[in-house]
Amino acid sequence: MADLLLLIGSKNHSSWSVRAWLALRQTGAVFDEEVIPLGTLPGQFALAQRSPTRKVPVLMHGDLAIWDSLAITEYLAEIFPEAGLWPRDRAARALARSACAEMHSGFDALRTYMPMDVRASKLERTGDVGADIKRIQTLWRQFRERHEHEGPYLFGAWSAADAAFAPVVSRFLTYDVELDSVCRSYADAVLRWPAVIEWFEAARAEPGADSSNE
Ligand SMILES: N[C@@H](CCC(=O)N[C@@H](CS)C(=O)NCC(=O)O)C(=O)O
Repeated sequence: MADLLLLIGSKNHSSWSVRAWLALRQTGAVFDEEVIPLGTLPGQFALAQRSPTRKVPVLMHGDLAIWDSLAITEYLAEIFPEAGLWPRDRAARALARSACAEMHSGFDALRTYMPMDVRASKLERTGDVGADIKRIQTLWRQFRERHEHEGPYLFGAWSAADAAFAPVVSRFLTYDVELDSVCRSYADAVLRWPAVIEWFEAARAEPGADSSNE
């Protein structure tokens, strides 16, 4: 059994879980994962026993339980400094943290009306999500234009900001959101990232994955 255990929700739906999972994958550390079946009685019971907030993700490191995807990311960045979860450059690091914090506390409409559903495609958008979609594309363009010669991700090399926006890339695919060329090529880079491919494949293979458009 590994020293690190990540409690997560369904890979198809749990957008907060995927952020922490991608950050943990990026460290290269060996870890165990356990899927809690959210929305079921056993899942509620497990959450009550094991999560201080009754939410996932929770990272267990020995006796220490760290909850909330952002806190987990910061903890991993501290214990695995060589993993480069945050950009090396201080200004870029501040912007990456700002973008993650904005993702964490904002984009309510996107979260409400465009829930992550990896397996589904061509879902109809409901609700007023236009401003959120526009703001996200503005952010992506701002970072990509500044770092376009350093690599395909928001800050050139992969960072925790890309983990924060990976579920958004998934939503844009599911809800068929039109993207400009800069954002399209960023989204494609995220979709080619091996850890994202691994998560998506697992989401498609989860129990209940027999309907193509649920
Ligand atoms: N801000 C938290 C949000 C965590 C959260 O809302 N998780 C959802 C799943 S994505 C959850 O556990 N919901 C409990 C439930 O559905 O019973 C974080 O970043 O970790």
